[in-house]
Amino acid sequence: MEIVKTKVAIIGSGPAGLLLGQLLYKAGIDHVIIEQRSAEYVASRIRAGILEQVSVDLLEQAGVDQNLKANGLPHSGIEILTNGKKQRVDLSLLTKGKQVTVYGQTEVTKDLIQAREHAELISFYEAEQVQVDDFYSKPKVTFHYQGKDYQIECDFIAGCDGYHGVCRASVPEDKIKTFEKVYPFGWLGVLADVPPVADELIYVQSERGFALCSMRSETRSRYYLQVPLTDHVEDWSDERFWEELKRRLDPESREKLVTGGSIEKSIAPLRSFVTEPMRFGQLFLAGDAAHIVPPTGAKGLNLAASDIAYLSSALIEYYLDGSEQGINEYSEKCLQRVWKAERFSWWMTHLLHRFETESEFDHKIKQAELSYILSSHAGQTTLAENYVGLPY
Ligand code: RFL
Ligand code: PHB
Repeated sequence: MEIVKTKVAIIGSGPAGLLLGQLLYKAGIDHVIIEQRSAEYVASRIRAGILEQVSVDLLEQAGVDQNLKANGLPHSGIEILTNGKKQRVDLSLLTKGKQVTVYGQTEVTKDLIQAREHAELISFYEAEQVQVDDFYSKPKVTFHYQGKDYQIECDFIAGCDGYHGVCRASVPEDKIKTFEKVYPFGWLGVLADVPPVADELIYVQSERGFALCSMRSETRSRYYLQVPLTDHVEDWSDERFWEELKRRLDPESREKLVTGGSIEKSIAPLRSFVTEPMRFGQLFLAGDAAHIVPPTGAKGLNLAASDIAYLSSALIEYYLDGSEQGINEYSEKCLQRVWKAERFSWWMTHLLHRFETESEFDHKIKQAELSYILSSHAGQTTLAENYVGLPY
């Protein structure tokens, strides 16, 4: 058995784990990352596309914003299409100049992995049988790596291992409470090398269900359709996807839509989920390991980033100033922001999707709410403030 001693063992090399690693490295704090997949697999997962300003700032602080600055697309508004009519929500005007940036999660991950490789930091990719133990006393992480058994002895474990990870699952049942809502539909996503249908994102509420027109660059588009959970990707040829998307769009967008062969196609279920607390002795949960939001509000990756902002400064405060205040307040601070993002994501999902169980009355009420939000300055401001991201 190989014994490795370090200060922080980070489980998972998604955006949360990688960003924490980079911020600890910048502060000179010794750590390792243990990931069950290969670096190539992690960097190729197609997921989020929208970064809040605070996430962009954090990537800048971590010193990994060169590609983001060069290739990210700043957006100062979004369009909402309802009743066949598009309406623009001017995010910047309503939030004193704030905006969001279109930059793929794959790019964020690649930039962070590259910075990590450049700094020659220790990562165990394709680790097997990862286990976390003794996090109420002297934390240990054990795993099998390249034919050998390893044990990491550390002060803290950062559980950045996503919704299906091992960290949350290792917490004794009587110490944890979870809250969950599962939605009765999924998002079918298509990535294609065609120019986006519009300069800004279009969120579509239609009688046939929700759709979203997003992008990764000026030549790469990302589109989503609300589909029943019983559908399989194989049921959706490219042709069927584009036809259905056109049916949900307004005539102008339908006319402008450029279609082409998909380079990725997948169905993601929608879920709201929160774990309380987010700290268990010397084990901290961060990102999807602690909470999930439905993607409608574009908050998942951004919440992972805000957890890491709190956790990195708490650990830096602990090691550099000898103060435990940050680590003691970590869970409460994160959860305050998490629940607000949960509320916003639930509300956007509820407002824009078609629920099979909703009565005609419920449907009319929803239309009235959307119409109110879009016609009122106060309503639009509420949407804009949450969309660009609440302050830390
Ligand atoms: P991740 O990215 O899931 O990374 C967790 C890592 O942990 C590894 N792992 C383990 N490693 C070692 N041992 C184990 N036992 C392990 N178990 C798991 C995994 O292999 C993985 O590498 O979590 P993290 O870092 O917390 O990041 C969260 C984000 O990935 C997620 O919130 C976003 O992708 C959500 N999301 C969006 N967020 C946004 O902010 N804006 C968006 O526009 C947005 N769109 C989306 C999304 C998620 C989507 N899907 C597919 C769920 C659109 C979609 C369709
Ligand atoms: C994406 O581009 O993948 C995306 C954008 C906005 C969302 C969700 C996903 O709300």
